[in-house]
Amino acid sequence: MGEKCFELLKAKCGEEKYERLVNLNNSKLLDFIAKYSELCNPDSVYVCNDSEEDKQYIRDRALITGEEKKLIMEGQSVHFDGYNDQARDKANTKYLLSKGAGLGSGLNSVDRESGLKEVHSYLKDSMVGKQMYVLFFCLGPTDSEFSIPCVQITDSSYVAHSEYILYRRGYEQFRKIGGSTEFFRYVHSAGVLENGASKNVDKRRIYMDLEDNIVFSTNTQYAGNTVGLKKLSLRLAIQKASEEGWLAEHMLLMGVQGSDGNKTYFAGAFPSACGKTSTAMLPGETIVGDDIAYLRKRNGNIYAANVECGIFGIIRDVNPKDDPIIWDVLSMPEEVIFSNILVTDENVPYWLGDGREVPGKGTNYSGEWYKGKKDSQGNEISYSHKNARYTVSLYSLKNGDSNLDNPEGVQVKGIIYGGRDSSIWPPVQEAFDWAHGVITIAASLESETTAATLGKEGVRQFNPMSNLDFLSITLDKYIENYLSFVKGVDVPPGIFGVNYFQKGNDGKYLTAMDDKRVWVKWMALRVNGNVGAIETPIGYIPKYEDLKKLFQKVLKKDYAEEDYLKQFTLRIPENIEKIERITGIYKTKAINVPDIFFSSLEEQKKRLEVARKRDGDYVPPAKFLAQGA
Ligand code: SPV
Ligand code: MN
Repeated sequence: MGEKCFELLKAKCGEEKYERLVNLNNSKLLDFIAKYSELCNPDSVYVCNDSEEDKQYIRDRALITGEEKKLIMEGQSVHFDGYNDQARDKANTKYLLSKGAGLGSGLNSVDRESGLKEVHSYLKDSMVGKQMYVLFFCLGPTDSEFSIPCVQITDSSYVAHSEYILYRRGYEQFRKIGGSTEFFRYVHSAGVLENGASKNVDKRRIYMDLEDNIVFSTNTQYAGNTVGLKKLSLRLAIQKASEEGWLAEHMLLMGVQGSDGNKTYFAGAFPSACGKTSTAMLPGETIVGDDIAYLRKRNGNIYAANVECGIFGIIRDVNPKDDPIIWDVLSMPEEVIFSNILVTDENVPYWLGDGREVPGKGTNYSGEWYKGKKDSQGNEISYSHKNARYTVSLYSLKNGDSNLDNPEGVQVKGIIYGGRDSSIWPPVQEAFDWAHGVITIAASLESETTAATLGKEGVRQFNPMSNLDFLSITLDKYIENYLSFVKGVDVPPGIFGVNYFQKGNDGKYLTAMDDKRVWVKWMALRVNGNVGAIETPIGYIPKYEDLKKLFQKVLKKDYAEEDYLKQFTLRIPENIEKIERITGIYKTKAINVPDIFFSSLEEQKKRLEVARKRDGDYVPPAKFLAQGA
């Protein structure tokens, strides 16, 4: 890179901020910033370090540029993404792959050279008239084996502000790694703004360069497409984890409190908008994280850490009854960025399912809003978007777990997988062992689509480990990594399937929102060997009398046997169809999975067929063998 390029960067940074870069003694880093500063051509460059002053600077900038507006409550602001920029754009999220990269046809990809050319053309001069921010953060706790230092370039103060809330600061971490080349890089430009939102969404691109650990994101603001350390880095981390023998997962982390004062940590994978955040935040339990976790093996145990230290959560249905913990945070003068909700003329935020009367007018992601407003297609515009969100720090929550920043992570004893499944799984089930769980629960996960991604809702889709959208390695390799992950682990974590969306014949949900408080307690009792279970062809399920006790203890509810029967009757035809569907998918997409994969599914199908012959299509738990105390 020519001297001129550095001179230019120095001029745009000013002496002091340029020094901040030079002081990191990292030529790969400096080259990267100089290169994209020259290409994007901002008026000036602001290099942040870990200081509070810089965080305040970014907050202020978000208000000055109009990307955020202050709300009535101190510390709160609102940001609107463009009308057609309200969710992750899967179609335009692609891997840049060189010819012969060998990642199979499963990944959405574009030829590296032409993809780079395209995205560079959108970045060229994209920051003229704007300031470029250079930000340093760390994925995972700092000074830990989980830590991955990251540098973000963006012209969006909203993106920068979100990252300050969601991640641990990493300037000092970069100082510690010296000249190391092991870090992730992100280049984002919101492009031309109209009313504070990206205008040219037809040129929205999210391109991941796996060879160089860089992600490019253009002409979008929605955080799932832009915040480098969130889903963009999960994709890079999956590849890195695969090379290094750990797992990067779309998972919550939580501590389940036992009556003996002990705490049992669980990880949990759910597709977007399927109850992951509300599980992580259950009253009475403690939250470590709600979205992304790294899992590592150490001394015969599995440890996990939250990659983040904040929440970018779905706000729909957050109300004092169903989500009291987050409701409290949103009702206090805490730092919160609301996105895509409705704001009244008095600067009060409203959203779907908040339990309050809907105002007749206000401002939302469509601009000025009034009841009955229609978009250009003639569709009525909802006052708040279904995928509207809040961004808050985990330190604001009163049930934050004490180990959130523990560099060792937390020891995981169980992993929960759950999808939006109206017809197949019971509310909770436990696998016989690790391999059985990985294959028949985790890798077989299906879920009906939601508003968290663009496209039609309610379509059942295969989503192994809830991580399909983020896989940057082949599915076979991913499954193989999972199966071998517990080699050398003394007691592998228990694997559980949960289903919060099970429906009865009348189409009504069979479980209530807060029943999940009982399921987590049962799972904790199971992994600690403190409760028995019933062995069925799909795994273990709870006994009625154990759940009855737990419902009483946790929810002060009388749990009717009739409800238990509806919820836990084994639905054999649906389970068999699912196995056939999943087998079909893997036979076309991931034929090279280890042998045990297909045999395990086949054995489960046989067990189901034997039960069907004996007891019919729908078999109540009493027909199976109970075991344990
Ligand atoms: C998800 O959609 O899974 C989220 C929000 O957690 S996003 O940042 O869009 O990924
Ligand atoms: Mn997520």
